[in-house]
Amino acid sequence: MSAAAIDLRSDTVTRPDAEMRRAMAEAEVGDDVFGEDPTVARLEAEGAALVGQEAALFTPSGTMGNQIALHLHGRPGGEVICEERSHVVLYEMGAMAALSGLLPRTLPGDHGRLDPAAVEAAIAPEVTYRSRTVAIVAENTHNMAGGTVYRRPQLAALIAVARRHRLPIHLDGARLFNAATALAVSTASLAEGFDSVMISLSKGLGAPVGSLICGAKDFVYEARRVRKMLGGGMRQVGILAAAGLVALRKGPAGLAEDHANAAYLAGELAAIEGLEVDASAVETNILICRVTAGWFPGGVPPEGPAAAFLARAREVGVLAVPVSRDQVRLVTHKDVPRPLVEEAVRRLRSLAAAG
Ligand code: TLP
Repeated sequence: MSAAAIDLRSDTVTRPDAEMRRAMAEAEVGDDVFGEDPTVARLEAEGAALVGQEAALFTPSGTMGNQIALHLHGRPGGEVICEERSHVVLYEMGAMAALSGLLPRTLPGDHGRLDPAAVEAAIAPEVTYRSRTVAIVAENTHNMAGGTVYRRPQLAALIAVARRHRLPIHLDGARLFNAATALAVSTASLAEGFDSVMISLSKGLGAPVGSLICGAKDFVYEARRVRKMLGGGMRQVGILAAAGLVALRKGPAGLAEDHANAAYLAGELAAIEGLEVDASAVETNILICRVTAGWFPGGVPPEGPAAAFLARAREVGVLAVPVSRDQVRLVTHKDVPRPLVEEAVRRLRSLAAAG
């Protein structure tokens, strides 16, 4: 790699800033398995309030938060209705099946958004010879659809379906603050009516580690037991919760800039020969870009368009990730300010020009 790398692989690469590190160094701590860490308690209370739920539990990862919720909502052999490219389906290592005996029942979404009527149609009829539907999952923003956002009416319709069929509905809100920022509404308004809500502190908000699984008091009590079962009981973890508190309080303010940077990047990439981006679908900080044969005047290399593009981008110091054979994902975040986004565009343009 020649130049200093501009890392657009994910907003998970964000590093804790000086204020966070100071807060971590000074954190008041206790043994959280005994429920005695005051900083964790503060983080959980503030997180729960932000999503309008009674309580929250600090988890080491968003994956663990999602899986604790599914474990509690489901029963082995049950089906979980989820969008086909959702994180719980593609990127959680089959955990709902491996850990909880659950079967994902996937539906295609419109830019990742589940159609409430299609969800209702997919709910299993109550007969003695078919697996039961046990839960519904919505992801907001939707990662693999390119950071797309659900509007409140569609969420309300999904929740109404869940209620009608007495099914728990879980929100994977790893990037719920991005959704709220894009719509200029509160996170609580987007979480309203969900039985459980996972929010991540370690993505665009900038904390080094951690997520919160939020819900009613009884649900969170049980969630604490499942977290322990999964090996996620942590001791003087106020050190991390302190960073999480700074992320919750300060992080959301920076997201609008990340979104503006993604929109800018989408427009610039769309203008490069051989790259296709649906700039109008870029609502937050994620963009999915298709690499076409046009980008390879000498022919598409055998490793495929995405892998070949990424290898060449890495050589000029631009990092992104593959999401399919011909698609790559770029994510903007606080550690790549606008001048660096512009530099990334210059580097990619120079590659395209070199052919
Ligand atoms: N997403 C990561 C990767 O796992 C793909 C990323 O780089 O975007 N829900 C959603 C919607 C997510 O995007 C992620 C992380 C998670 C859950 C899981 O969070 P962690 O990584 O904390 O387990």
